[in-house]
Amino acid sequence: MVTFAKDFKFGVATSAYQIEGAVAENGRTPSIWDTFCRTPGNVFEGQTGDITCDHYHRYREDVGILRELGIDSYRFSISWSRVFPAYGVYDPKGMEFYRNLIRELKQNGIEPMVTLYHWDLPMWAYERGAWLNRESVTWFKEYATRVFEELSDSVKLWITHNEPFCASILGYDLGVHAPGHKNLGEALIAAHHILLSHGVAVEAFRECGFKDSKIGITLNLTPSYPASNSREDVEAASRSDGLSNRWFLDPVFRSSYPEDMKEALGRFAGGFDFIKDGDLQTISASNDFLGVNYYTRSLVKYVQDGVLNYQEVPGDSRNTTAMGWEICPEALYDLMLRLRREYTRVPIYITENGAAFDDALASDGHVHDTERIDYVKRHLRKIAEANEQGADIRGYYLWSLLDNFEWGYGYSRKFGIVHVDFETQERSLKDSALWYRDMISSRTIE
Ligand code: IFM
Repeated sequence: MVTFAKDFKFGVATSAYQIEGAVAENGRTPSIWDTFCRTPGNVFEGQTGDITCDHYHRYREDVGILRELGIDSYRFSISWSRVFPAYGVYDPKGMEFYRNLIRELKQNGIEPMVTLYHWDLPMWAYERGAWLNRESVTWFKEYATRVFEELSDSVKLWITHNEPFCASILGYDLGVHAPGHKNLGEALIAAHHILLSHGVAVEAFRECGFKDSKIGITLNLTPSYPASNSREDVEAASRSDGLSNRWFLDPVFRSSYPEDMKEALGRFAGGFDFIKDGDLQTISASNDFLGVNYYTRSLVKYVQDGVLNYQEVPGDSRNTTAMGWEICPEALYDLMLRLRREYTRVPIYITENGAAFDDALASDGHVHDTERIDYVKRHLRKIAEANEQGADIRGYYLWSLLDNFEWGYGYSRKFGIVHVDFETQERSLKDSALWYRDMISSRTIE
């Protein structure tokens, strides 16, 4: 049996564009995701986040669900273009929604954890060059500072960025996320400015002098394992680790980019002249905690072609989620111990972990998602084991509360512990939600 401490936070996570809808209400202007969705071929069946879970209008009902489940903390993100609908223009109407949501959470004893950037860059920022323009760092600072000032009385846990790897590599190199560019050089510039904006926002936060508030960044970390023991595969795994993990961890915790990767990526990065003196000191501004999103590991082999000469190979195909991601809780355990050994002693929150499965409503009207229960249980066990080894993991946020808009996959992938009927907007608790509720109440796993 595994037991979690009383103050371990059990949460659920969502993000603005994936659940809010109401994309044109109360002055919100489009983000890069509104635009990306409208280009045929970008998103499954041309779907969009225009309505999605309609959480903007149904947040009270959704907070009611959180209360019913006994959730300690709710992680959500703010839509930048709701609160800054135009360049340099703050709109209190946009902020009103977040004030109401937070009030509702607090009245129900649920602690908010706020993410400032979960990929929905305003179009006004895109039109000015987006993350490729170094000025984006200043725009982000202005946005972050305003949100801190407006909400700091009730929000004590802050995350600057969610998954800079996805915002840069998926959005600017692979082109599968907004803004859909395909240029590795651009991706490296975007990643740098995103990281720099994190550091600048942390500095701005410190200047505000909040007494009991904490700030950190959330990285999606995917441990890379070699497909064989051959030297080629081992080195290939190290390059995959270099791009997915070290390219983000090293600047944040070591004030440098990994040298081997700089050498491998140099020809795409024009001599890295976008890295200015002092940037790395700013990026490594001290964090109060690290947020880790963990879903799977990658298994990697050497290949002759490709930019970094590696390729992912399928892991155990009988053991995957509907995303095709291998289920590997052991890699989460290894990752936690590695972070402690190689990077940092700050507390860790698992800010996302969860799974998409092909859920269907059974004839009794319920979703019996035993695979999801098993997935969460196995990962929580590994978290408890890592904590026994001193990992100091303070909380776990299950992704996600609701079935929602899963980016390029539209509504075809379901991560929620609550089923949403997108025709009627009716919510129903899946078996995993009931299991999570009971586990939170006992704080034990058999
Ligand atoms: O839905 C996403 C989320 O927005 C960021 N992390 C991964 C989740 C599942 O793909």
